[in-house]
Amino acid sequence: MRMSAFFLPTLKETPTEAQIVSHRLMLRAGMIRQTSAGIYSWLPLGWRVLRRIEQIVREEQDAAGAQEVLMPTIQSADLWRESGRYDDYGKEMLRITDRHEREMLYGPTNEEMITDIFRTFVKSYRQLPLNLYHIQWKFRDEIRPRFGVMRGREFLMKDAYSFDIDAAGAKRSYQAMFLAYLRTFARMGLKAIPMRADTGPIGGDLSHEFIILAETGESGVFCDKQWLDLDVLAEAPNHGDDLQAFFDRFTSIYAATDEKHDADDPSTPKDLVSARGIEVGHIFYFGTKYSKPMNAAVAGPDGEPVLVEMGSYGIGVSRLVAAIIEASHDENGIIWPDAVAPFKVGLINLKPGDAETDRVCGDLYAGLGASGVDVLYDDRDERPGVKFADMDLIGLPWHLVVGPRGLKNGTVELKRRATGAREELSVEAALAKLIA
Ligand code: P5A
Repeated sequence: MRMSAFFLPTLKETPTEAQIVSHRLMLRAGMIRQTSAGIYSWLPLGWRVLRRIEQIVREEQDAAGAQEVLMPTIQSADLWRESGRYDDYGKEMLRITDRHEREMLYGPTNEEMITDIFRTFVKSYRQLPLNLYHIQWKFRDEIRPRFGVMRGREFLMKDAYSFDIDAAGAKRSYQAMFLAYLRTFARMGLKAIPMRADTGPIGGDLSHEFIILAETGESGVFCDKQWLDLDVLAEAPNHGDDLQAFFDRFTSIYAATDEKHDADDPSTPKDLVSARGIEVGHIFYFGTKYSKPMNAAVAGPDGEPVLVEMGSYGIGVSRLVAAIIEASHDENGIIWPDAVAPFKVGLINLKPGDAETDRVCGDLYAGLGASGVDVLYDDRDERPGVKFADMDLIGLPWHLVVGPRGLKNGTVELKRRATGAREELSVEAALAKLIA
């Protein structure tokens, strides 16, 4: 993409309404635009990141055996009356009346709808286990939407729902999602800490939140240093391997940390590190809380009907965009982890109009593009200082800087955004390094 044609409405001034750094940077980098309180449009740069995150979530859900569906955003109030949650949900639910005076709502979550789909089509225990998920916009009329997309009213969530014939099966489904979550966040360059949590309006008696560390996080956590040092992608088994063995090892590390501890309580283990974090995922096991009132039963091995055991598993996909920025930025702007970066390379032409610089930039842009590397090419007629500042602000992992002075010696400069490390390379070496 050529920056001269890219719709990237960056801001020079720091927006005063934004209280946390991720919100400020998302506005300054032209990623989002608020349209009403807690409701945002996603502009091209933001949309690219959102889709990258969504894709990692999708790949890990698929690998864990969940199947993607797409349910609507608008739901019928009747379904929620069946579960008993229509009245319980209160003012957080956006209630809508259609032209026939039918009561509808903008879904805050989908336990009821998926249970209805399940009971319509699944009749035998032989069709279990089953895990269905979708990635869809949700609406919660939060009293205080704030911090940009971190706590929005409309937000993108991945929600999965598991169905099993018994509690033992449901526990395996829970563990499989638990592991998929650790892998998902690790792939995004995040260290997620699982913590035992309250179940709130979703219900049930087993639940974990996944918290990523960031100084500005809303949740206070204590975590074991061993867990912080663990390389999840290296240690967690691949999907389908022995989950229980990993869980036994994992539990031995995090047993002390999976409860919220009070820093002033003398019984708080001392080997714990106190930190702040952001909840990016939340999983629940709630047994028959929905299957019972909605009568979602299958024929068991003896032909008798059995209520299915369920769990639900959420990831805040749009919140993750902000959470990653909170965890990864410096005073100059965002530092995207490679896996979620909107472009891998920012190619900076220091002197548009200089024939040789234009030619080399054109070759690099075409060569990288032909190899499938996403490049944002700053071909604008701007001062170098402006280009460097914009590139740092939008945080692409690699900056490739091309100007007449370097080209005289046959070199270009490659900068790693995360470390600031720079090296002078030949054009060919730079290409080879970025394509690898
Ligand atoms: C689990 C999936 C549920 O809704 N039902 C289906 C369960 N869980 S949850 O904890 O309430 O939400 C799941 C994740 O969604 C994100 N989230 C939000 N993101 C942005 N703005 C909000 N207002 C918001 N509310 C929830 C969180 O990441 C949460 O973990």
